[in-house]
Amino acid sequence: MTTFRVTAATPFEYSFPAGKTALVVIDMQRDFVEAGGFGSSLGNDVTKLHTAIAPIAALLAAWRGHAWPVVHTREAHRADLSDCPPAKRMRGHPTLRIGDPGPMGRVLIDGEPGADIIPELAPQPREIVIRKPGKGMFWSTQIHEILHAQGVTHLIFTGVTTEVCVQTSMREANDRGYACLIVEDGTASYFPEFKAATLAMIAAQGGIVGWHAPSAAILAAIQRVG
Ligand code: TIU
Repeated sequence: MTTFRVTAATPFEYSFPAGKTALVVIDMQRDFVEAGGFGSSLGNDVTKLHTAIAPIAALLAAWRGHAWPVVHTREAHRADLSDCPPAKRMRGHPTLRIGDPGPMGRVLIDGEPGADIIPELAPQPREIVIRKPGKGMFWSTQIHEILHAQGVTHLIFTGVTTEVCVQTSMREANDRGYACLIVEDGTASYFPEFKAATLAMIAAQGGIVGWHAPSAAILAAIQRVG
């Protein structure tokens, strides 16, 4: 089996097997990326997330070109909120709470326009799409069983936000035995300092949670082998 070597990864080289490495795109939904959704209801500047879109699109094109596994996640709740604990819904002082009607429909509710993935990164038919009620992609989902059935051993993470849903998902994955890398320019936060801290803490202590690398280094690793 072909193995790709990302030599410019931190804290040291990351290698990943062709076809057994899933590209994971976390929560690139209108509710986080566009004005009027959950992200802006929390008081955030959503434009800070837009830098991640082009690098994710480039990685998606590479994965699609080889028909390698792709996972998209969406943070969204059932319309009756039965999977949204009050401790989550009542947290803080947002202008709109989960389930409230907003400009893109009910906030973070499955089936509403705001819960959709942005059109630039829309999933293709054979790709895995996971709805998750939590911040992590393993909590209350079947993603581990799905990845296991496909023989996936390595996960390359992109999406938003770096320190919330991406980091939580990556930590869950690391504990389940996946070798994980987060793409530096394919992830973004409303708080750039939190993104920087997250990348640093993931790779600290010899890669305690995993690796990070720029998208160009991953694409170059694939191109070197052909
Ligand atoms: N608020 C924030 O930074 N993130 C979330 O609530 N969800 C995700 O990160 N997807």
